[in-house]
Amino acid sequence: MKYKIIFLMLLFWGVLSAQNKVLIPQPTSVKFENGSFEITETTTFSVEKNEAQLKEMISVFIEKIRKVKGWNLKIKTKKLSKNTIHFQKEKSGVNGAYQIFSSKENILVKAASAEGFANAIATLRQLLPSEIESEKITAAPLIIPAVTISDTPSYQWRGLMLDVARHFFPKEYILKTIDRMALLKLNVLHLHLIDNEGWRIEIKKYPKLTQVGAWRVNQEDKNWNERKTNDPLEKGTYGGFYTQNDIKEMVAYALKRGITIVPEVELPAHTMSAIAAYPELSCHGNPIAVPSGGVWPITDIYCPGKETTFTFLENVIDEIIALFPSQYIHIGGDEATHTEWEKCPFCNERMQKENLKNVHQLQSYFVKRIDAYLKTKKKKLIGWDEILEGGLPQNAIVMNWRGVGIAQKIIEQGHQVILTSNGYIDQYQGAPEKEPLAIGGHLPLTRLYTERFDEQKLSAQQIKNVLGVQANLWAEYIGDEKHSEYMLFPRLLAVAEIAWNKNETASVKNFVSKVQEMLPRLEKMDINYAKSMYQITSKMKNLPNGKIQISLESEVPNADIRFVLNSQMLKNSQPYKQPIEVSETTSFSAGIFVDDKLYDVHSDKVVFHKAVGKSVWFSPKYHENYQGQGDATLTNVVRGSKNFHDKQWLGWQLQSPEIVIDLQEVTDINQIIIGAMENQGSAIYFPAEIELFVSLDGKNFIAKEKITHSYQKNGVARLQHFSFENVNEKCRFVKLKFKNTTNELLKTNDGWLFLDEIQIF
Ligand code: TNX
Repeated sequence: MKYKIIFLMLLFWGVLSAQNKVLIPQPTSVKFENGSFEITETTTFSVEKNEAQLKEMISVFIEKIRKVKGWNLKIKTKKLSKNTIHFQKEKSGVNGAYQIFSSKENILVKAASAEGFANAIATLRQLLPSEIESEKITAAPLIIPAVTISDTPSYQWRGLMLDVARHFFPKEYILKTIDRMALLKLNVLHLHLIDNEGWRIEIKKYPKLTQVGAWRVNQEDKNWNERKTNDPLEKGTYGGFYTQNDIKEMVAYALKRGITIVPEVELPAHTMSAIAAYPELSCHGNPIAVPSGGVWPITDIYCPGKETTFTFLENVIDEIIALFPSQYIHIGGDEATHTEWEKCPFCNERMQKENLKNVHQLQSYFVKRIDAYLKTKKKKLIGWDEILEGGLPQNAIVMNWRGVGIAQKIIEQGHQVILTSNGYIDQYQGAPEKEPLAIGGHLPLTRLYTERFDEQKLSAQQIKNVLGVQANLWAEYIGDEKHSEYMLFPRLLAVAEIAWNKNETASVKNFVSKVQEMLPRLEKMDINYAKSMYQITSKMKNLPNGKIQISLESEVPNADIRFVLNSQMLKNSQPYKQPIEVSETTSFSAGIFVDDKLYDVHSDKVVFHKAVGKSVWFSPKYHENYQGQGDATLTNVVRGSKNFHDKQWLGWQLQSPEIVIDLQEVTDINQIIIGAMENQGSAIYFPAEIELFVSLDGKNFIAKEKITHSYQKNGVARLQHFSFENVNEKCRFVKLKFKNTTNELLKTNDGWLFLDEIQIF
């Protein structure tokens, strides 16, 4: 009897454990059955015919098994039989599609394409225990549940771009990343090999591209946008590049995993590294250094007036084409400022000769010439969405990075598009104060997942011209592998879901739960993934009764959040069940617990003051794009975050507002605190000056003190309080007169002033 129970329990456990394996991306159709197949030392792999590429792909899988079990499993050419994993080539099918039939007896894999087999192997990896991903021998049995899967990708381009130019990442890291992409069925690795700050690929005909262009003066201790211009004679020590052999190895490694590497040959801008090596490539021809950090605007660009520029590029492209079998070549095309072209006699001659009206048409001429060259090599051109300006070459494919609107334009012109905007995983995935310094923006896991690269903003007709989606990991702020992994994971799991399942409407909660289940696997892969989804954020809301409602959230569904008011002592905390309402200044602390382990603590303070809920006048009114909560924004208690889109900020562009607060009765005031933001990368500056006036009647204002702030270059977003202390006034009206830094000092044409609250005590 006892044994019977144990037997039944085991059976039950076996059934349970074999079911509901989490798969990312979700297969089109999956049906788990009872029972399972176990890979043992005697299992064989088999193929119908002796196909070299398929066998190489299977070998990659066999190698994983060898690493965790020490077995050398064989591939035989024979029919499906017992204890085998059999790979059967189909005559036709969608590229990348596959089927798996696994039972107690054997496993049958069917696909019509190499990518299909690679995808099937990715699924087999995920069906196996996470130990399969480790590099260590394991005792865990290699059990694959009995299952029938039929799976077809929605998009043919499921991409990731790695920027290896801003920071260099060694070959080994690229190989690792390829293997990780394969697990998620991502099939395109776009390598951004060239940028101002580094040329990363050996070109035999132009050795200086890597001797000079791959190295820059090491200013890694400074913020990217605060690095000074280098002397062209100073030797660079930070950098690196891939030899042509490295590239061959990467391409072959990727191919065995169903992944195509697409090289980007940036032009005409983002190429100061090449110009540093060969100054004649620019219009002026003067020596320049490889910059160590941000350059803006980018004016040192290739000269399309000189024929030699095209000879150079064609030679470079020849060598690149010989290395990358990809049918696509990316030519960049972004962010060129054409001031040098306007001055350049060669460019002017070219414009005249080719009947080009302006430099935009000259840029288009440049791209079209490169396209014509690529066509002679049977390659298809891809570019960033700027290549739209001045006219696109025929059949060019465009990556939109400046919003969905431009994607629609591209499609209207009959071109295919790869959606990349809203896939900028160089942005923050959690609260900036808890994250490593990033370029800015905010793209947490769940937002990436729900925004779906904006595909849902396209019509059914438009979406037919979407070749796929791609996440871009720009690396200005990412100096090493661990940091790169942190930015990639777990967000790449969302990218994989979107890329595989077009227009899927599965719940984000369900997705996050799947991600949680996948984390042990990422750990086995030694990936330094971000735990940002466990961060607590608090949202504050004004209630009609004047109270503030605090709600606590995390991206993880049903999280165990506990909180405490006016104390830091989390151990005295109570479970958070519903939003908390407060009517006076209150500090709070909240913790998120997973399996009773504290993951994150979030503390903040709600500050009530004398101006809360009072009327405010603005002259001029704030900008329509940044109107926060309207007129009440600056007196609503609720503070803004470093995310300037969080609807708690009022913004003025190139204007110096006057703001008057009516306290409704004569009031004693002592202190005024003004909350402002600076994010120079987004042209937001602290005010240059704030002048305080007070009045009893709202007509006659008396000037009081003035605060001044002098502009300093700064690459990091900051929040700061500007305060008037010991004011000691009795008044009803408070007026603050601001001076916008841009107007007064910088004379740029896009500067912003951002305010979130004016506290009066
Ligand atoms: C814009 S996206 C760029 C890159 C930067 C990136 C930072 C694109 C085509 N150009 O050069 O690295 O923003 O997010």
